[in-house]
Amino acid sequence: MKKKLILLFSFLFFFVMAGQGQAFKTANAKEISLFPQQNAFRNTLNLSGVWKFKKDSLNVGESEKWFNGLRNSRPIAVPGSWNDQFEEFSDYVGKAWYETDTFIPESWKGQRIFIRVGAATYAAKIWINGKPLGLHEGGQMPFAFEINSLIKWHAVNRIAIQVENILKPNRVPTGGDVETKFFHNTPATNYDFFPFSGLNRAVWLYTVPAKTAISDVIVQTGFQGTVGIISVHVKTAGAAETGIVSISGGRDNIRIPFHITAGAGQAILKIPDVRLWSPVDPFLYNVTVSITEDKKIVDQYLVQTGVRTITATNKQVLLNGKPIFLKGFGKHEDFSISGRGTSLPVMIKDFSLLKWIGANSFRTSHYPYDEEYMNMADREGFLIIDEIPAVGLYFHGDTTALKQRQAQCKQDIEELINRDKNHPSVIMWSVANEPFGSATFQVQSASTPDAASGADRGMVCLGELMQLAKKKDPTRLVTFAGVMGGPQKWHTLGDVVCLNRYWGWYVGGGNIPGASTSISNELDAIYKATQKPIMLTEFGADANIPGHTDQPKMYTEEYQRDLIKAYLEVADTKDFVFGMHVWCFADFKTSAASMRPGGMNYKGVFTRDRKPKLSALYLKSRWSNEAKRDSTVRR
Ligand code: GCB
Repeated sequence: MKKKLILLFSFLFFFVMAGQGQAFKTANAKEISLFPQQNAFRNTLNLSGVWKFKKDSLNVGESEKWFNGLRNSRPIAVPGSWNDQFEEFSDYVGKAWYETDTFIPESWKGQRIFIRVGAATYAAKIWINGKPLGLHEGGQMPFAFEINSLIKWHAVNRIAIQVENILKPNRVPTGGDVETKFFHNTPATNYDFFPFSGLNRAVWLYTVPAKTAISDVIVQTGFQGTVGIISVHVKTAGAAETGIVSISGGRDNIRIPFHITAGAGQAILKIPDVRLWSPVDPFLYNVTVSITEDKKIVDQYLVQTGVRTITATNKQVLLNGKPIFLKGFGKHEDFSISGRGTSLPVMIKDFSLLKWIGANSFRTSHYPYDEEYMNMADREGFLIIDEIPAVGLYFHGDTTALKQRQAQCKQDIEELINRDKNHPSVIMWSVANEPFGSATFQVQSASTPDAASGADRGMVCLGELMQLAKKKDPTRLVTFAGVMGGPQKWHTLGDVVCLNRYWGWYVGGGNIPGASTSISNELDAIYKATQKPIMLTEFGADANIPGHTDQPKMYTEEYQRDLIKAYLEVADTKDFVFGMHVWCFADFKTSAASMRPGGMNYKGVFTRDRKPKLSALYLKSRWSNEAKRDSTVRR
């Protein structure tokens, strides 16, 4: 009898546990294809504000059912990283809970209602009214779930989100107990920026029509002579058989009907005397897709986009068929107190400084940025290298962790291209920053395979990621940013070569003429081997010694300026160099480490509070003088 009872309880326990596991849906990358939009057919509600918050360092929140209401919580701002909002949270690694509540407007009845979280670093689980909804892994990408079956009408709805930020080798970006570690820091990241955590971006509720709706719009552009060509692929759910694409904003309004078969349709529109999108004239057309049932419009979605092409020859990158030189920076989403949380004033200030200094581009190092950045770049005319959070990749050691990480990188690519595919500003997908073969930092040990196998495995992994990006989006270039000393053969995989180089800083520190010679020789050698256009996606020096000096030694503003100048002068002599991005735009917070005084990286040409250093003044004068001579760059 006793035995039977034990068996029965074990079964029950198993089913309850299995039931709990199954009750959470895994996020579907397709659900983030269209940003929430308010129009006559769709609704939005931004839940940004002050939420309830509680640390779960003992990991008891789920068993104690915190999803039914947080007791003894404290207020927290959403969006915003948790780290700098409270004194004792700076380095917290573990779980924490967020809660808010909301009514659902009566007028939303009869529509499909979704929740969309802009970013939860690294992973999240959502409960609505105490019931499990869904989970997502990947700290810099949005995710969305339908919530109709869990909501209450005429009552308050409780939304609980558990966020977990544990640093692990199988995660993207990598951290924690990484075998043969390169970084020795706290918190233990395997990358050089602070692991700001929490709900870093806005949370939205939104609706789409229930019966028949647009589920995706993919806009691809080109031109022949003076005629612009916009191809619009539409995906639908439900019974719509026809639709209309209209284009406005330019000289003429153009409307083209299209048919929908098996949930898909396509319209190709021609725009006479097209106004091409570029940094000099970031002109956006309004592309409105409407779908109809019984001759009535039942759903609509607006995409604002520019008409432009981006291609590469064996020496140059061409925007609209003309060579373009990328001037700008690697950046971070980083500011004091808000951390990596979206701060619109900081974003506006950054774009204003990018214009002030004469830049025309930036890389979203080392993770995708808030979607408002992409909208701003479209409007303001900046070219973006859009990067997934694959920083700190290595290819030696535990193959299970490597496989899990590779799957996460693929998910990140799927999600990123779904999210950002319609932005004219995005010209290139970067599938990794500074992956390293085991030889790179002499990190071989008895438990790790030899250098060659690290480089070979990397070739396969990076190759898969680039192929996936190319297959999903053949209209843009693909690349990755390569580390000093990294395997050269990896650079044969992309459309262009991107290099991060620190001659004169980490190697040959203090010796600027030596740095010039080294970078010049290396560029020639890599071009000879790859026959692809090359850009430097990072070069620079820390500058944090107050005051000025007639002795441009390392860490002074003078040294930073002179090193940047030396690199730019070398690039001037190479016709296969298509861009120079200084590392970094502004000083930013890192984990605590011996080379990071006060947990800061000081390679910004602006301070963390956006004051220009000498190098910013130098770049401004150089880039504005160039703009006077070259009509393809921003004036
Ligand atoms: C790099 C990394 C970047 C670091 C930078 C540095 O190569 O890509 O994340 O912050 O070097 O300053 O060391």
